[in-house]
Amino acid sequence: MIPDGSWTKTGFHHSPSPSKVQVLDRWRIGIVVALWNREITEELERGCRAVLLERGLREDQIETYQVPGCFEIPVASSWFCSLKSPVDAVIALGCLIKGETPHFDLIAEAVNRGLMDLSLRERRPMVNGVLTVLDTEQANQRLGGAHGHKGQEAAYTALQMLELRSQTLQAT
Ligand code: RBF
Repeated sequence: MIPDGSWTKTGFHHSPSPSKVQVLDRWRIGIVVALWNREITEELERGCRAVLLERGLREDQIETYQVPGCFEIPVASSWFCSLKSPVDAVIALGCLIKGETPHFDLIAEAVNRGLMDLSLRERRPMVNGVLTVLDTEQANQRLGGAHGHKGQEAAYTALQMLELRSQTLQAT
């Protein structure tokens, strides 16, 4: 059983009340995973999918696009939104390592901005699960170490946002 969250030195890593999330069988979630620093991003994806499935989504409700690096995440995310039946939320997973990426800040900023712009334009959640770390050790601490598991947390965030969206749609 994947825990809803846990206390660590740096706080509670979680999604608030994820067990209350009511998963709907019509929801579709797109995952965009960058292959740069693949060992890390594969684990992000594994943890993310595990939570989605554990919370009740079926395999056919989840689709994954692989992209070369984080810089390609926003455009692939936009393709998920222009499918005949668009996804309800996108989860972006990647790993930017500052020590190996001279233009680290530029890529991180571009991905952030790209996802936010897309989210507001498409009016659906684009969850930012891109690790921005100094080295691989820091990345590993975010894969189930001292800083929680960012792939799992990204999944919880998407589910919570979809639940909130369902509630707001009912209220209008
Ligand atoms: N992509 C990542 O997802 N993470 C990285 O740490 C990363 N470092 C890079 C370092 C250099 C010097 C270059 C040229 C690219 C890097 N990329 C990285 C790939 C980038 O996101 C993108 O895929 C390529 O620049 C092609 O548009």
